[in-house]
Amino acid sequence: LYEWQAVHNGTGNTQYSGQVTLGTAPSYTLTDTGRGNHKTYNLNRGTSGTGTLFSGADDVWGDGTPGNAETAGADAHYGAALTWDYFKNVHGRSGIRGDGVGAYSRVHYGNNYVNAFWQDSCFCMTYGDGAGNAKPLTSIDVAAHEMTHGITSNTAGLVYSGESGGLNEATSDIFAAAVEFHANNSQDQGDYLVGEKIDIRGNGTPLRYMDKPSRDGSSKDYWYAGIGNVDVHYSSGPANHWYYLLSEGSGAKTINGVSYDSPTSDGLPVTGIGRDKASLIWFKALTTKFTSTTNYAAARTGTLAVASELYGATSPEYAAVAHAWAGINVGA
Ligand code: ASN
Ligand code: ZN
Repeated sequence: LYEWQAVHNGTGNTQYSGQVTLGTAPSYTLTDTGRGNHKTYNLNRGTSGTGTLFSGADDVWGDGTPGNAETAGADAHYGAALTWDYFKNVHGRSGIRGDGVGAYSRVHYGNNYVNAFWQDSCFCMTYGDGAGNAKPLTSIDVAAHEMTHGITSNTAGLVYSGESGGLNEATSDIFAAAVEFHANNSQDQGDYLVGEKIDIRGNGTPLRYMDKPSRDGSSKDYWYAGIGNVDVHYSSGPANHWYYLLSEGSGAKTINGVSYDSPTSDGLPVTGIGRDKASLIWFKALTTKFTSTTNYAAARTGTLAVASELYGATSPEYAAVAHAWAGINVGA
């Protein structure tokens, strides 16, 4: 009639998050029975198929170093679990499609591959091992970024080009930050940086910054006509900036030891409403207002509608949403 599997826990010795509990199945595989049977596979430098499901005689995974093939598996499996838990516990969404069914992760993709990606075609995410200074792409925020692409694809379906593409990318960065803060892991504390653990540039700086996106040298801080013509990882900047402004407000601030400074396009101050409310507004807009062609102007309209529904049109939250959009040069 049905198959029942007990929730089972193993131990992961991750590279980025210390020693963690992993959902596993006896005896033993990286199969998270409590999270839709999300599985993690070892591609062992291959670039197609699933490779092999991580399995072992004991229920301890990795040793915290990239030299142990299981370590990347432990990090990826943990990141997927944290992302699953965030969307389930905070937003009531069970899995990427909301149907309780897990996806899967593949690690050790190719040789010297310095990226990670989500694919709708396999309902799976894939991680490279990095190269040179760039470490394996299996940190919490990168995992959450990729898994969020699956959620975006199965909700608003924001087309991955033009302004909607920038909003698609921003959605992944926004929930990457939200998941990282929510996880509250002592080895990888929450921040408004993307990919800070990877050292992808080889000089110790993160891949992206949400307080002032232009700190990366390429991303845009503010919306302008024609922003739809730049790479989606740069046109995401204003929406990432909006989320930061709405959460934390404008001006200088230090959180978990990281210093931020978030200027506005109009020079007017924004008072933050906190990350939890900002995340809730974006999630509800993504899932109930945005469509495949939503652009910046429509994202403003959608989030204002959500703020009105949640808090009322005369609320401080509604005003903050409007001020944050004005701070990135969108709307009145
Ligand atoms: N890591 C990249 C991303 O998720 C891969 C891509 O360009 N789609 O945005
Ligand atoms: Zn992305």
